[in-house]
Amino acid sequence: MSVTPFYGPDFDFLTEQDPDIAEILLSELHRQQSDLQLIASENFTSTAVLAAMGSTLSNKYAEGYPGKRYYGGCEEVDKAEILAIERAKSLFGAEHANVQPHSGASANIAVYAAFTKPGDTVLAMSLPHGGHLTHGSKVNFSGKWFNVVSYGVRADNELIDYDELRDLAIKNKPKMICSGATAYPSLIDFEKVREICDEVGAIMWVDAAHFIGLVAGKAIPSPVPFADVVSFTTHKVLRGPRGGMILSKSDHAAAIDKAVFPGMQGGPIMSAIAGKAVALKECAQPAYQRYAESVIVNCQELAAALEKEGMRAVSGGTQTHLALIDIRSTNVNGKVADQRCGLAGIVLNKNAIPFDPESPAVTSGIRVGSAATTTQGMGKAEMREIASFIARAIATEDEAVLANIRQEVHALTARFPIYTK
Ligand code: DSN
Repeated sequence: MSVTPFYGPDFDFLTEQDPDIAEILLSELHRQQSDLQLIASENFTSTAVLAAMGSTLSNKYAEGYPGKRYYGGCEEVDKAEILAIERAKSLFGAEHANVQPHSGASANIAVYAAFTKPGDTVLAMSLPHGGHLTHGSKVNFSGKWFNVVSYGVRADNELIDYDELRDLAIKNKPKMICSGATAYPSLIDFEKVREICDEVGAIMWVDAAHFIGLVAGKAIPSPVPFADVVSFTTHKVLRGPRGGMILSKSDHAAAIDKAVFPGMQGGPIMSAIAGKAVALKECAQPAYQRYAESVIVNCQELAAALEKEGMRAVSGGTQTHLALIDIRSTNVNGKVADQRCGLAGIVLNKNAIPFDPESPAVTSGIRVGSAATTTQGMGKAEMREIASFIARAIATEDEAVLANIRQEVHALTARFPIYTK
């Protein structure tokens, strides 16, 4: 069996032209294949998506939108962008789609630009409780340019405190309310958020980056019928190319499009847009729906198995692709756990838990996700095995023991090859 980082013969050509970069690509493929990839925001995209991304569409400048470009020669890329837009609208039942954002942060900048002015008040989930940098962090444009008021989770159940959210909305009268997070394992009550937005006259923005793939696979409820605007990345559970996207009601289409281009970006990355179109077609297949369901089942199994190992799943478990694990019972902090797991070939990230007594650089938790391992074909039995690897890795500082665990990890991952041909 031969494997390449992408699309067949092109790799041999790269090896001849630039052996240094070719070697890095091969080593990275080896790393992705042999270690366990549990970062909740990562996945293995299909070879078809990789082929679209590594294509001649990368050469084309196409500022503007299909039929309204500032450059000639856009006939073919127009077709790709129209397909991506139509597939996004159809998959999500959305009135409007903008497929040009280069990333999730770019998409979010465009959302702010479409609906707010610097200095306006926005309500968003607090970073230490699972929010994102672009939801008002003081080191990010959002926190520097906007008055972002944060809501969080309740101390008793670690679920979003909708009473606090409503009280803060009434008190601060935000222009926009953002729901969505990077480390929240539960579902969000979009109907309730819509009610609060209506009560205070705020735009309802959902940053669905983490869970949009589960929505695409019809495994969890969609925010699209409720929200004015939904932004997301395309490379997490959705399994597409690295990039962003925005869905909205048609009333907001012109404002969104203007905010993305010319507001925030110049030429779109047409190869990525072609990759988004490919991924959206894949997401519409029954096999993807089965995948999305399995992602959740696997994550629930992983969280339950970690609990059996004595660690605590924040909010009592997970309803999504990620689990946040409070590891204080191990007497090891998140930073050290992350390092030990890394030496054992288990790639995950340290993560603050709600009301974390440790600093963000240390943390009391780890975040694990099941998107990539489920793409590999792993199931519940493997999740239990992974939980045992994690527990054993966190429990030891002995590098020889960690190296032995790594061998066991590699024996497991060897049974689930990626990018075969
Ligand atoms: N940094 C991403 C994550 O890992 O959740 C979100 O953008």
